[in-house]
Amino acid sequence: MILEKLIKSRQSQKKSFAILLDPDKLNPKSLELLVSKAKDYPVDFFFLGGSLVMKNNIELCLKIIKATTDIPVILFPGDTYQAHPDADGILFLSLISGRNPDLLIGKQVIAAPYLKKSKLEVLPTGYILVDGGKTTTVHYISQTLPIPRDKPEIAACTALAGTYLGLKLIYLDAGSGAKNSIPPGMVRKVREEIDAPIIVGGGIRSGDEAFKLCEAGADTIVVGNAIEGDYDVIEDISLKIQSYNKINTYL
Ligand code: 1GP
Repeated sequence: MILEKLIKSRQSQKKSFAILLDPDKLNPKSLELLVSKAKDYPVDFFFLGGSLVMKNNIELCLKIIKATTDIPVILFPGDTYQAHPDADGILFLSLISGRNPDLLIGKQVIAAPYLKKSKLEVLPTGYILVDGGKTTTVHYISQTLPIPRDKPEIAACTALAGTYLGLKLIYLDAGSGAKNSIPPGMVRKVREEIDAPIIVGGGIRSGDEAFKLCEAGADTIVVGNAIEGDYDVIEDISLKIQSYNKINTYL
């Protein structure tokens, strides 16, 4: 069970690494290459999805990933059409930093009966969008205002409210391709307020950045864009997270 694993890892301070795969940006060859690179390093999850997906190839991506590795695939859907039963789990996202009712509960109502029939593990996730220094696709598509990056207390109160509502994971996202990743100070503030595992992504480009976010309290580091441009980033980030775990994890 993915949620159980994330909660146990949180308790033992073991950080995990997720690679975000954007179905639009990958062709079968590049996906195979990326996935086989990921097998050489400690990569805990693949996240698959995007705020706007133009090519209908989630199924093909899943087929290629599943044929190459048993790293669990978690759907990170921008919309209900991205749900697919061949994945291992799905982030059941509620955009709690926004005030768009469709993304707080509307899409979820439509997806719920489909998810019940599938064997997907449903991961209730409070999704918090933070200003990453530029307008990203998710900002535009969601038509919501990101939390200003110098307002960690807003992020902390939003995360706390999310967990009071019963959400099990909190995802702090600066948006794919963000200029600036989430400030460690904001992660720290959220960490002080909640016990739930914290996923952090958007604009992370190096192992050092990932390490600082882990120190601040992030539990899962998500990287997409930086890896698409340079597969060596997988090694840099996974080894840094591993080095954090070697020093800090209670086993
Ligand atoms: C975006 O958190 C993810 O939702 C990853 O962002 O592509 O910028 O790494 P990047």
